[in-house]
Amino acid sequence: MPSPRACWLAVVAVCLLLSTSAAAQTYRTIKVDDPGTITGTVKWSGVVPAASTVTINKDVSVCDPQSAKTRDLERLVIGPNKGVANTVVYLKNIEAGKAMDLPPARRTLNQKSCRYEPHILLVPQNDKLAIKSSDPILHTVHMSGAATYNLPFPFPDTQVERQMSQPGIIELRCNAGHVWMNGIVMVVTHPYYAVTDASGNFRIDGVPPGQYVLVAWHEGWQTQVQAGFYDVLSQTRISRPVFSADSTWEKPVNVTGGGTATVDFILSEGKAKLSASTH
Ligand SMILES: [Cu+2]
Repeated sequence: MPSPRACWLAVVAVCLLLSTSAAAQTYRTIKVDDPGTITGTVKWSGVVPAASTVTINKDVSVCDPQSAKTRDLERLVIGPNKGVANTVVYLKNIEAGKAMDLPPARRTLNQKSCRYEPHILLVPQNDKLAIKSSDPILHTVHMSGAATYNLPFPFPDTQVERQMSQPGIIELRCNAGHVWMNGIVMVVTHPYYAVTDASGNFRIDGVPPGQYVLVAWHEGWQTQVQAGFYDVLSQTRISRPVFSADSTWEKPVNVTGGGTATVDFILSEGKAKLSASTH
């Protein structure tokens, strides 16, 4: 039989353990003295794959105003200089730094001409994702992953907001027959995230000096199978593309006060994993 004192010490030990592990997961905002910057590029190596496209076969007058007939799925966007757009670059395991300053445009989703704008969204944990439609037809935003919602948008210009409470990746789909519509929301715990531009460039600033691991994350770009899904409007099963799993690349980076560290990532076809994502 343990003594009362031993029991009390055990309780204190458990409390200390719990508070320590909770602290390790919680990002703290601090005043960053003499911050540094990280810039770089994400570039493609090898033959540029043909873009994955899908025939626009529904609501053509709204979804295809340019009469393009097909829509690029935007899973791999490579610029003329082989810069890879839409790659999320972020610091791994940073526990303290600047206040959240992710751009509002990255947490506001629009559905326009049956396309998600932007394709990649970044929402701070416990902040709101805002969604609207500019199209005079029914869309639904089906989320799977770190948040699960299926939100109808029957009318244009009506904004809906949802709090994103769990960090992680959310896949976006439309369940109203526009099978090409897809996008990604990343719910993040700190502000040191950037999305590469059309030339594959990124910039992360306000970084406390120190040693970090920089991660480049890219959604799966291979179109694997055409899987059957239920369409809410036609009440039938339809086919839509399923993509390969996402990939990450990591590099160490040393940030000095007032300095700019440069990190370049190379992406290639070989890194794409062949396990199917079936959200
Ligand atoms: Cu839609």
